[in-house]
Amino acid sequence: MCAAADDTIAALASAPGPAGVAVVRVSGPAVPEIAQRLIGRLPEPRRAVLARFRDAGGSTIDQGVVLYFAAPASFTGEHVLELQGHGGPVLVDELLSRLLELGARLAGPGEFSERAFLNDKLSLDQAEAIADAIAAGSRVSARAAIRSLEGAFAREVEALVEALTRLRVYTEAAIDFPDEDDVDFLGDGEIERRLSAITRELAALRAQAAQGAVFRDGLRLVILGRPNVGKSSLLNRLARRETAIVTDIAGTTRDVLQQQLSIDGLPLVLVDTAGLRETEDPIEAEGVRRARAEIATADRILLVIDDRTGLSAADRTLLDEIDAEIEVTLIANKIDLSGRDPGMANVDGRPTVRVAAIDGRGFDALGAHLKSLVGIEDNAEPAFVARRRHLVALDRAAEALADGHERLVVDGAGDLLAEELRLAQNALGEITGRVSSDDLLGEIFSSFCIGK
Ligand SMILES: Nc1nc2c(ncn2[C@@H]2O[C@H](COP(=O)(O)OP(=O)(O)OP(=O)(O)O)[C@@H](O)[C@H]2O)c(=O)[nH]1
Ligand SMILES: [Mg+2]
Repeated sequence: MCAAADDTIAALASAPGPAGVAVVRVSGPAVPEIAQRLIGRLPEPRRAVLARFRDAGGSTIDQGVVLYFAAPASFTGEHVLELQGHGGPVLVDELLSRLLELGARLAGPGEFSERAFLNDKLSLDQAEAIADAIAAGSRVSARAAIRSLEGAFAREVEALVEALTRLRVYTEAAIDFPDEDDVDFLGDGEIERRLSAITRELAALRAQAAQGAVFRDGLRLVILGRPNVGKSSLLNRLARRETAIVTDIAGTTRDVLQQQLSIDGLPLVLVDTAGLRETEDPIEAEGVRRARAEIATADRILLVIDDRTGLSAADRTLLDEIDAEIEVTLIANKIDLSGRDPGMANVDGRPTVRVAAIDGRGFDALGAHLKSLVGIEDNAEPAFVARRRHLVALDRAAEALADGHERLVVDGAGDLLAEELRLAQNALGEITGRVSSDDLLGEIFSSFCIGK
């Protein structure tokens, strides 16, 4: 991570490779001087001007549009120069070399966004939303990322932090003046009421953030089941293409196969696996081992069964193993052969979808079921994107509130409650970056692309 910067960075902000236009971005205190020497003047801020980019000898490297943003009214909060030249890789290289000669250095990944964060232009979750918007794989995910960038998530977090601050102040006052006017501030229920309200709001935000995380990373569904029940057929039908090999030979799939797709904008990662059974074949046995190893990576298991036979003894043993770890949906396949109706059912007390992978019957119900798992009905969209680190922070805040509640009602200890409120505040502060460590910042920004 860089300290609040006294150096000037430069990078290609548009995609590398031949293109109509290439945008090179420069940010830092040396920008006015660099502009003087590169194009002979410092343009008026926020005015597009056409200029020649000149090398040390005064000959033209390229010509293009130049935009100057004066600090602090820029993306990074520093002086920024945007040079829009022709998108030839050789021209871009020459221009960047010239900028280095003039005192800039090449930016590292995410360094522009990091400076924007350090200069209070963006909260940490907003900076992350930029990277998420760029990397988004579906329209719904991209729009959720843009809502985060506009501050939808940060505002909710800030509102909770403010409520916590007010409650802390109130609690501290109750400790300092325990029996003012014969009122028992700690015991009169007001603190507990406000604490409960904040806890409920936090839980609601956690649910929204969990949705946001699914839309960022995709819901990972691992398909398990006995050989030949139609696991690969299920994958192919959902993906609408022949990704996996399907045959009537039990033990066709040996490797773990992964496919990304989306249902009405809900991104999914589907994982097809080898049919689970005891086998002497060393290759198949390795496949079975790998299939089992996927269980731990799943957000949910789709356990495929043949609807004619229902749950086998082996399926039940497997379910017993999985149960503690992860939720399961049963997919009762081959209803064309069993003669049952497609759609949602209940087998052994578990959510079950009856389908025929061979002709697609029941797949509407399966799609609706998957959307309902993340709390998305019809075409609703998540309010913002979130990352796993945000969920962890929200969980830590919830834990602190629960501990604080216990300190209050069990021990009547206002000072211990105040301390837990502080911990909850800190956990929330990590989301927006109000509370952050250099390690955390380094980790976040190094995953960005260069020029962002
Ligand atoms: N009639 C009928 N046959 C199906 C259906 N789904 C799959 N099959 C057939 O069942 C056989 C096995 O299908 P796969 O998709 O390869 O099954 P799998 O579970 O991936 O099998 P392994 O990879 O060997 O574990 C193939 O002949 C499919 O055509 C279905 O809904 N109805
Ligand atoms: Mg298969």
